[in-house]
Amino acid sequence: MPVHNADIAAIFEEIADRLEIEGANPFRIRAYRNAARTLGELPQEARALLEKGDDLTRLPGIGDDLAAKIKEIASTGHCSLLDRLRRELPPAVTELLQIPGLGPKRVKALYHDLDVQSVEQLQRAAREGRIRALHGFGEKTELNILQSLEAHASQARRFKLSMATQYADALCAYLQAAPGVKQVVVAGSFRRMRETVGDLDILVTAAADSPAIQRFTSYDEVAEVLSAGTTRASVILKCGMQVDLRVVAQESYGAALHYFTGSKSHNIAIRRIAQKLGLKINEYGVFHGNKHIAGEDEASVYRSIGLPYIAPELRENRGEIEAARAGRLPKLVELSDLRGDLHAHTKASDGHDSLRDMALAAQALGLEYLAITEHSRHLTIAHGLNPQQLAQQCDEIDRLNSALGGITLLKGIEVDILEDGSLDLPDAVLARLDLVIGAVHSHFDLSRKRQTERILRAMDHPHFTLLAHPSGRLISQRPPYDVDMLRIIRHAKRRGCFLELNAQPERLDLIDTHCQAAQEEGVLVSIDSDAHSTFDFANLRYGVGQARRGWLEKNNVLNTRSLAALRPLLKRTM
Ligand code: DGT
Ligand code: CA
Ligand code: CA
Repeated sequence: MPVHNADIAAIFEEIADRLEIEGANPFRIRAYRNAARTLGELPQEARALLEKGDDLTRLPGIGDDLAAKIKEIASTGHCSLLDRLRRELPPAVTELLQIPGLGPKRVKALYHDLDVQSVEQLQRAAREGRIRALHGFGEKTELNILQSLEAHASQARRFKLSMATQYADALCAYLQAAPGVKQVVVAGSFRRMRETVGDLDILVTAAADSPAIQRFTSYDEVAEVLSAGTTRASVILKCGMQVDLRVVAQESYGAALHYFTGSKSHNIAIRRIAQKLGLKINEYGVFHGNKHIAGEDEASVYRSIGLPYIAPELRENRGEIEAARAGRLPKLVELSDLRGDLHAHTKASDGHDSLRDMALAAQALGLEYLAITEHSRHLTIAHGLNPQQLAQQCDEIDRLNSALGGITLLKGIEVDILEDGSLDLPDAVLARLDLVIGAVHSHFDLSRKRQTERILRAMDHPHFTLLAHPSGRLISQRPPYDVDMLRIIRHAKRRGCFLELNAQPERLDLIDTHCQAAQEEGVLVSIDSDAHSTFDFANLRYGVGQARRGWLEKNNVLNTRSLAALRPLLKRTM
């Protein structure tokens, strides 16, 4: 059975959870969490790298021990350490960690003192009032746990787009190889580039006698077949993700693709327009009476109701149909429009690769410039730079720039915005840089007013250029901090600075609606990889996907500018 990065990452996360419940050394726990994150973001399969004979210790946060574990998991599907840890604690105990408010310490107490081993037992203990008596819990905590349990039950699991991509790519390649199969395409929220997907919707065109469905249900990652007919099937993969498959005839391809791409709300609006024109649209085609008049491709579906083609990322019924009708659809930014990347780390702070390797990797992607923006000293866990170290790096960048051809490194910093809105490095140090990215990495829980004003104040700084990951959220892990984003956007406009759309798959921050707000206010957005290794540049595609969902055009994106056009924009005038 092929082991995916996401599977290995899940094993490392579980190891970290279990070590934490056992009260292991925090550094050891962090090593597993970092490794899980590295794997989760790695665009290539670790298995494939191993087959090529690549050295996995080249990856960020992977030392000899973790590399050996990855090898073990990739070849056996198991990790002996996890097997051992599972014997020590019942498997359901780690599920308790998913309940908001329950960290490993509390889970440990619940398990050891009350013998709570599952979500059900937790609920019973809370209802019976047994939790409040535990040391460090109390009545309020017990009530919070009950509320969290309710919220937890109503929340279906969603998968980050980058993770879903790993499963989708493997499954599509497998289906594509089935006899008689022509096209294989993933529709649904995946195609609309939503940041998370609930399930995968795969569409296949195939000859009538193709064994596509049997091939699908016998895929060796299938854990359970929910249904299987002649034209459709649904399965649950071992990772827990549901996949719906539809097999359609070639003449219905466009109509089916349109139908299963959604969103549901977009589809309903489109069908309503068709009805008014006396047409009927369903997954088989566009019909006038019984006559099939369109549906072989998606453009024909839109054309049949007098509309131009609407890109999947726009199909949320948020004004795209009106814009299409008025001929005002945006010409969305594309990955190939990016000329540079304004946020990247090297091993000088918490990145993994050298300046030179980062530069060469960016150049290989066709980028014209790359800004090196290490953390500043305040962020000690990320080995932030002090002024002296930064000056050294600037000298090194000067040397490299005269040695390299075809790519220019820009000097930058990802400087911490301190609690009072001041920046973590002196003006004289910042003045030498081409750009200054300001980032909030602490005090996430300030009031809305204080958090917003902290950021506005940072933007007032004469050297501030770009606000990193503006909301601070981590998808399904950490909510955004409470800020007035519109005020921040308007202040950026006044101050001549910019907002980042951080392309890391667990950030994708700015979110789509805030991209739209930035566009409306005339503030440029920079789509940045925040690369911590040469592999991470591949994440730019997710950033572009989010930007497209936010209606951004090439012109709205700062790093679509040539270096010559960019330089004056980075100089603050206000
Ligand atoms: P997800 O899976 O929660 O991330 O979101 P989607 O958009 O992929 O939703 P899903 O998987 O339930 O359905 C896939 C597409 O199929 C959806 O985007 C539109 C279409 N669809 C599903 N149910 C309906 C429906 O009741 N009416 C219409 N018009 N379309 C539907
Ligand atoms: Ca779906
Ligand atoms: Ca579905």
